[in-house]
Parts: sequence; C-alpha cells; structure tokens
Amino acid sequence: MDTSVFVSKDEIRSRFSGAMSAMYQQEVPQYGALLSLVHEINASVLKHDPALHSALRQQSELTRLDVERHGAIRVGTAAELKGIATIFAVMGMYPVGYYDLSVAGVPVHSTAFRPVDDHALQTNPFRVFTSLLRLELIEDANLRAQAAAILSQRSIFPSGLLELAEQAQVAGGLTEPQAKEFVAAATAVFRWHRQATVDQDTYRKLHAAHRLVADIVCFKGPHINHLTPRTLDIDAVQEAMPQRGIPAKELIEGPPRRRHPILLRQTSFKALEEEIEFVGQAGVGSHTARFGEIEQRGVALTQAGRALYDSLLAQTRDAGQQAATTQTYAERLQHVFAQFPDDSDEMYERGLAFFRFEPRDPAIWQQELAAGRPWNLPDLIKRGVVALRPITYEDFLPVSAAGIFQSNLGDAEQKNYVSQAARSEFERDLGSPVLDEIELYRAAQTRSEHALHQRFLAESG
Ligand code: OOG
Ligand code: NI
Repeated sequence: MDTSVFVSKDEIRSRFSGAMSAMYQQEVPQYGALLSLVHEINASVLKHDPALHSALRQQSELTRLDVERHGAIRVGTAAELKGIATIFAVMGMYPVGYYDLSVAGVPVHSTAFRPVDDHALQTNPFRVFTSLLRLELIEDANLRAQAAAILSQRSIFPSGLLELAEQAQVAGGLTEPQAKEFVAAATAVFRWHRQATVDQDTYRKLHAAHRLVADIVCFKGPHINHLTPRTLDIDAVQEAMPQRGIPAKELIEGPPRRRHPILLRQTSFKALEEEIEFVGQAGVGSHTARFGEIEQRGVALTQAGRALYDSLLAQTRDAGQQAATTQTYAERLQHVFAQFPDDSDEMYERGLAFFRFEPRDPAIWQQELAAGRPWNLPDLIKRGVVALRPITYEDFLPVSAAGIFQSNLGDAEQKNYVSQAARSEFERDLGSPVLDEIELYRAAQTRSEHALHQRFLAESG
C-alpha cells in the first residue's frame, strides 16, 4: 500500500480541531469573543516578555500556541464511548488518564483523548475531555431504566462515519477525499441540537436527578460543551473578561500564579441559557450546558511533584473551612504554595517536575566536549552547560475539572454519591486500558536525555 497518498493523522486532527472551533464560534458567539481576547493578550505578553518569547520558541511551543485548545464532551453508553475512541484514533488521539468525578458529586467518569508523541503534540495538541455517564449512580430504578431506554434508541454517529474510521485503521490512513468526508462527519457528531429527544416531563425528571443526566440523555448527540484556548496570562484574561461582557467564574482553578508555571490553571465563563424544544409540545424550554473556558499550562509534575501539589491544594481548602480565616482563597493559595519551589533547577534536583535537556550555549558546549570529562547530566546541569526545558503538562486535574463542572451546574446542584472510582469498568466500556500520563512524561524526559547523551558521545569524537 502506498501510504504517501494518505493525509497524516496530525493533519486530520488539525483540520478537525479547526472545524470544531469554527462550529462553536457560530453556536456560542461568546467563545469567539473569548478567542479574540486570548489572542490579544498572548500577543501582548510575547511582545513585553522577550525571554518568554524565545523560551517558547526553543521549546517549539510557539507554533502550536495559536491552534491550541481542548474541548469536552459527555457520552451516555459504552458503545458510544467505543465509537468515539475509534474516531479519535484516526486523528492520533488516544485515551490518557482516568478521572473519577463522582467524588465531586458529578455522576460521570472520564478520560482525555489526546496525541501522545512529541512530534504530534508539537504539531497540534488538541485534546478532548470525554466523560461517560454512570447510570448506576441514579438512585431511582425506574428513572435509571428510562434513561437507559432513551439512550439505547439513539445513534450519535452519522451513517458511514464509523465504517470510514474502521477502514482507515485497516488501510493505515485516509485519502484526501476520505479525510474531507471524515472531518465533516466527525464534526457533525458534536453539534448542538435545539430539539430535545424527550418530552418536557421526562426532561424535568432527568434534570432533577442531576442536571448533567438531562444534558447527556435528552439530546440527539454529545454536543461539544466547551472549547478552551491556551493563554500565556490567565490572570490578565480573567480580569478583562467582565470588561468585555463575558461573565467569568469567580476563581481560577489550580495552582497559584508563579514564575515557573506548573500543571494547569483554568477559568471559565458561565454557561448560556439556550432555548430548546420538546417532543410533542408547542413552546420552548431552556437548557444551560455550554460555556467557554481558558487555560494556562505549565510543567508536568512527577509522582512526587503531583503528591506535593495535591497535599498543598488540600491544605489550602482545609484552611478555608476555618471560620477564623480572613484571607481570600487566592491569598491562602499563594501562601500555602510557597512550599513548592519556584525554580527549575530545584524542581529538577528534587525530582518534582519533568524536563527536556539542551546545550545552553554552543560555545560552552564545545568547551565541555573538548575537556573530555565523562557524561554526567546532573553535573552538566549544575554547571550551566545543559539547560532545562520544561515538558508541558498535557492533561487535566480532577479537582479543577470538578470546579469547572460545578460552576456551570449552580450551587444547589451539589450531590453526594456513595461511590468510588471505577477505573476497570471504565476501561471495559472503553474497550482498552487508558494510558498512564506520568509514564508518558517520564518517557519523553528519558528520550531527551538519551538523545543528548548520544550527541555528546558523537561530538566528543
Ligand atoms: C468537563 C469538565 C472538565 C476541564 O477542563 O477540566 C474539563 C465537562 O464539563 O464536561 O473540561
Ligand atoms: Ni475544560
């Protein structure tokens, strides 16, 4: 088979991400306004911070910045999740990580479909946070059965799409006309349907069980519920949102502002109230589900770094429970996170974060090669011969995700589920295990270390 006639997975993913963004701008105009704001602020940050500009260029992060975004969808059944996995695989997006949201009172569990290799991430890191409804968490057995019956009636994929995806897998790719057809059909899966598939009474009952249950069960497909561009200064965007008439969520989720950003900071604007029509009834109702979000990404953390992050976040939250506190959440966060070193060398030495390695300066590198010392990476870093380049965190944070879900559900919506993570059930429904994100970052760091070591050996003659 001549694979040169195939459009690359990276190219298909880029086109799909672009098509989704164009569709969502039509559907939710505020998302378009947010995109313009983020572009403006990113341009201004790059202009005023030449050091950041050149660091991003060196890390090959600059090219992807303008196309970078994530989306989120929610599906109702195992068959739907498997179909989604088949479609995303055509675009080089694979399930990474398991997120249990039931602990936060949301009856779903999730994974993130995303590219995994260095080149694919650099080209276009489009990711989709994908949640599966956990029907077993609906208490009322009748309602549970009714929801299952409604879901079993629908087919979320346009005819021919899954066949095309399966054929791509067998043949090894899609030709140009096939890729066009594929992107159009795949995008259509996630469009908004104003017409609910149920009557108002059914909608109300499902909504009362949990607003998310109604959102997942009552429509023809898993509409994209937000798209999230990446900003270089989330605090600036957060501050500017209300000035542009965009109703921002109160708090930025995740770690505090730092010189060396870690993981992921996120904020969103509140969901729109949209008119919907019910089956067999005149008149309209309303549904709120779709919103916009922004994110700022930092370095990926090791297991130890992540444990430290989780414990500091828990400390910040616990301190907030104490009546005597006069500090704002942001002040507490800043204060508690003083315990997390804000210095790349220290994060590397203490094994808290993942990095790639590069000679800092060609002349110094040449001197080092001439000196004939044996390879010793930690020493080369310490002496400033080798520079640390942070590996960007490509995933999500469950506590932040819960905060994003909650801000769009209203405070009254807090539910308590007696439930635990059900990773193996999720993987059974998905039809494969999810990849371990920490392993992916570790492998990226190791590849970089090996490449530099090889170069050192080759150039030392
Ligand atoms: C997904 C919420 C999680 C994020 O950025 O953490 C998420 C949803 O609302 O379906 O997208
Ligand atoms: Ni999101």
